Amino acid sequence: MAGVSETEASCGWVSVVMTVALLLGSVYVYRYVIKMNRRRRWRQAGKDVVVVHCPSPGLFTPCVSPFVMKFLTYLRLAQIPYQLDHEEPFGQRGLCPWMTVNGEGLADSQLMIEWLGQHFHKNFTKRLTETQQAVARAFTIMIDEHLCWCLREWRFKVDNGRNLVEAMRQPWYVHIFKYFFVEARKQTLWHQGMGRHTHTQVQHMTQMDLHALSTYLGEKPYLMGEEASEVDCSMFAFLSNILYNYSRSPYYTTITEDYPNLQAYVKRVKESLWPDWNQCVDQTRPDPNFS
Ligand SMILES: N[C@@H](CCC(=O)N[C@@H](CS)C(=O)NCC(=O)O)C(=O)O
Repeated sequence: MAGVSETEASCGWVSVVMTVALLLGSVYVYRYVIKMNRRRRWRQAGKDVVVVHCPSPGLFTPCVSPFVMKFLTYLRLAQIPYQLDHEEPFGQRGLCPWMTVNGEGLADSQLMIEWLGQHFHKNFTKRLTETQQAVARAFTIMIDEHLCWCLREWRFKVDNGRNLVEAMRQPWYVHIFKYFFVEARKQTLWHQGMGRHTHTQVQHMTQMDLHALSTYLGEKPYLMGEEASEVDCSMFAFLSNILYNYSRSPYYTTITEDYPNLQAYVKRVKESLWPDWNQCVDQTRPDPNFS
C-alpha cells in the first residue's frame, strides 16, 4: 500500500512540475509573440521615422527623464519625424531612451544623436569652429556625465524620490516599489562615486556647473551663439528638468534667484522647439496652464 502511495505522490509532483513548466512556457511564448508584434509595428512606422522608446509623459515635462528630453529636443531641432512608444521604454541594454529606425535598434541619447546626424546630414555642431566644437563637447559631457549625477544625488539621497514621484502620474503600486527603486538608485550613486560625497560637497559641484553654464551662456540666445546646436539639447533638458521636476531642490532656487539668464534660456528654447509643450505633458496634471 505504502508503495502505491509513493508512486501516486511522485505522479502528483510530476504533474505539478509539468503544469508549472507549461504555464511558464506559455507566458514566455505569449510575451515573445507580443514583443515580435511590437517590433513589426515599429518597422511599419515608415522609412526614416524614428520610434522613440520612453516612459509615459510626466505631469510637468513631456518626460521625466532628461535623456529622453535631450533626444526629443534634438529630433525637433533637426526636424526629424518621430513617434513615441511607451510600451518598451528600456531597450536591450537596459537603457532609456532607445530608438528604432528602419527596423534597427540603438540606445544612448548621444550615440543616437550622432547616428541620426550622419544619417540625415543634421549636424549643427559641425558649423562651429574647431575650438567651439571642443567647448560644446566639454559642456555636453559636463551636463550628461557630471551634472546628471549631482542632480540624482539630491533626487535619491536627499529627497528619497519624492519630487520624482510627484512629477508622474502614479498607479497605487508605485508607492510600494518606490522604496526599493530609491534604494537601488542610491547603490548606483555609490558605485558611480557621487553618492560617496556629502550633500554639501555635491551641492557645491552642482552650483559650479550651473555657474559655468550661466557664465558661458551670458547674453547669447544659445550656448554656442546665435543658433542652437546639439549641446543645447542637453542643456535645455537638464535645466528644464530642474525647473519643472526639482521644484523643492536647492537647484531650483539657484536658477530662479541667481541665474535669470538660464531661466530665460529655458523659456526661449521651450517656446521655439516645444510650442506644444502643454499638449505633450500628461493631461491629468492639476493645472494645464502651468508654464
Ligand atoms: N548615457 C545614457 C544615459 C541614459 C540613462 O541613464 N537613462 C536612465 C533613465 S533617465 C536609465 O536608463 N537608467 C537605467 C539604469 O540606470 O539602469 C544616455 O545618454 O542615453
